[in-house]
Amino acid sequence: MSIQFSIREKKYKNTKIKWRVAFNKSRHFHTTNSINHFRNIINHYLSVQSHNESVSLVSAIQMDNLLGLLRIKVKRGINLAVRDVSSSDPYIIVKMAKQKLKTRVVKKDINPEWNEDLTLSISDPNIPIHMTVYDYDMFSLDDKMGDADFDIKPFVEAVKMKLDGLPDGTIVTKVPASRTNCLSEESCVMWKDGKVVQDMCLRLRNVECGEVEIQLQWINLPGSKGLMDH
Ligand SMILES: [Ca+2]
Repeated sequence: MSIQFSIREKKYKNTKIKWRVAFNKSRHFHTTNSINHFRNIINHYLSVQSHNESVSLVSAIQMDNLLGLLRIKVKRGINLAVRDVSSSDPYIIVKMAKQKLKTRVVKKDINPEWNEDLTLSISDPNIPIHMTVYDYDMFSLDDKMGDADFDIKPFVEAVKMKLDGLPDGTIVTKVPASRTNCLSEESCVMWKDGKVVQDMCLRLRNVECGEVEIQLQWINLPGSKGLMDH
């Protein structure tokens, strides 16, 4: 209970962050150490969070295997499908295993600029991330505007490398667009501004048109397992 309370407190102190915390009423929460550990992670995260960010943190049990956080910068949609009379009110839901995050709705725009960060807790980089675009409707069920999967393994492999000292803009890995992925063009994992980033342009499936541009970033957390030991 004390953990829930402390997170709500944070939420109201900084209203730009929406904490979506999956609680697991496990024995782990009954020890002072795990409560303090969880608080440290949240405090650290608050110090590195960006504006306009939704975060999904896993439970204490999963945290034992937590490698770090994946920040998905959802930049924009391009030529998305029309689901109202002449436009759509798009938003995106990102899912990975039991975690689920959502962008805001951009009204009447099939080329929306979200520039919003959705941050997932990663314990297994082999699990693909699924994204679905919806048209918000006030009086009926929201319509689908396509979906896409993406794989974070090449990105996570690059984060594991020691890249400090490389010139800014160095390309670490190139992931080609193929029939088995949703990339609409080659995607580059790059060393940029002292960190690893991957820009992706995803072609939406199960829809007549539309692409979504995202960028991946990695956030290490103190006390988490991290990536370096693997
Ligand atoms: Ca609508």
